[in-house]
Amino acid sequence: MDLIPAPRRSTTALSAEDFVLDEATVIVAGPGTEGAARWLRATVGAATGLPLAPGTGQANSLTLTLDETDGGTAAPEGYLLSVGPEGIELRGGSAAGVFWGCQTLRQLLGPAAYRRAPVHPRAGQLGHWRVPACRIEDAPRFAWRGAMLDVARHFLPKDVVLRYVDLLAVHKLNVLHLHLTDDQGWRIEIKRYPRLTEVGAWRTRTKAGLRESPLWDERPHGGYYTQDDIREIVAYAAERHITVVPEIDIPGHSQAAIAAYPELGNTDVIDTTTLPVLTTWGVNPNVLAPTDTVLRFYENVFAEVLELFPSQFLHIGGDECAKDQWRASDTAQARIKELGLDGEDELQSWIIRHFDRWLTSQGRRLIGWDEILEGGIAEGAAVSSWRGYAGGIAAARAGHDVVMCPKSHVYLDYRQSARADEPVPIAYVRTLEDVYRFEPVPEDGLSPAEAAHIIGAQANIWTEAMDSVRAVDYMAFPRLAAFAETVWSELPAPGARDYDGFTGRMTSHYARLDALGVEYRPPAGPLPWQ
Ligand code: TNX
Repeated sequence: MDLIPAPRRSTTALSAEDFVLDEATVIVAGPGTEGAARWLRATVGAATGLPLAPGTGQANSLTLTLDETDGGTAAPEGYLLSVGPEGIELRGGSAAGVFWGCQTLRQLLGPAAYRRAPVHPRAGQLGHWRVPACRIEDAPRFAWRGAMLDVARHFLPKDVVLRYVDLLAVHKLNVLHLHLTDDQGWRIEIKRYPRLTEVGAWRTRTKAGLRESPLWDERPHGGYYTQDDIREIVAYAAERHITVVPEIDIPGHSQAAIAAYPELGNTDVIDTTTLPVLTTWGVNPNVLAPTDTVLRFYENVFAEVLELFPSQFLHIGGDECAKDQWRASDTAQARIKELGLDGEDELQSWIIRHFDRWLTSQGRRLIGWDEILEGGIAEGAAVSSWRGYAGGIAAARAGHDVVMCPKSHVYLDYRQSARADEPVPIAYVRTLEDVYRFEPVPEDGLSPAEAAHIIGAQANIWTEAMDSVRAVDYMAFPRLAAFAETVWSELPAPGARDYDGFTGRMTSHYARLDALGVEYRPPAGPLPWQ
């Protein structure tokens, strides 16, 4: 059956006959499964040319049932799929469970089920759309199965994001972390502060620093999402049981905001009125000032962001905040003294704590990169552990929720082989096998209660060197398929990942990605244009 990610248990019934989808097949959608039925009609219906009309009958039907007591599986996102000659039964422990079951069903139908119109000459005819007789019992290992997309370094148009949401759904991933702001761009409309996008969303060609980075591409660049674009992305993702977690990065990685509103920077250290939206990459000295003006400004920004994103979590960044300007700033030093803090790390911590309290007062939760541990972590905060496992382990021990995303394994902006013709000649090598061998819960020394704080993991795509859907496809796939299995599929035993088994199943999965039009990295290596 070659399912990706691998299900918990599956049996193929050799004695039973397969089910064949035809013109008369109906979908019997029980209460709470209407969304999944709609999705099936829109995707499988389009690919097969079959009506898949709503129905009530027993024979020749696809029956969707929501069974919240126990969908035949213990877990809320689990499902049970039985296929026999009379029909298909899909029971989910939640609407999400039913939806993930639909993803499995589409995989069982074969690669042509991923096209947007029928292409086979016999499409729609009896026998063509065959689903093998089987019984699959499945549920995810982790609740947070994420992928981060950096739309700040290079803006990716709304359509690319919506397509990416569909690709996450194919892989049963359920969190899209959107990195919306950085030194090089502000990508979300904020009504109260229009200059954030009027100024902050655009990089113009500058001579400054032109040669500083090998990745600087010299081109003007920009773009942003309107609030309606964001509402559309969030709703589209929600229909696919994917939560969009927005990231507004503070107090570092904020030069685009300072370029738009110079009063946000350390005005007693540098002339912030001349700062452009940054055109080079890396850690940048121009950070937010620890002032009340900045706190109020970002409360107002976050208030609009919370209106748009129902996500429980808001990501406030917190990574790579250079502290030199705070060291040189009388205002920052006075603040440190006034608050009785022990240096600049505690000052950063004070800012993060402020927003942790503020978000909690709004009924939400804060998540930040693992630097938020330095100088003391805010009470209810969760941590994205990116520099390695250590931050995540320390946070889990201290009772904080953790999303593991160590750059050692799941940074998909790192190149995929050591070959000289890899299209992104930067950084370290993270092969498909490296990603597949990623283990979200480190083996050393977490008690079961501590390990339970690791709520999941995330693969991160930073786009300094990617400015198109083709580039993102190449870097994300097939590695995101390997990642999906590390967060969805339980290990048969600790450390027991069967890489050969995975690559064997990938043969079928490449055919699905081909039908979807995903330009993944071919197993044999990059194509000449890549
Ligand atoms: C570090 S990961 C960063 C990003 C870069 C990335 C490049 C993190 C929280 N910060 O700003 O884009 O490395 O791999």
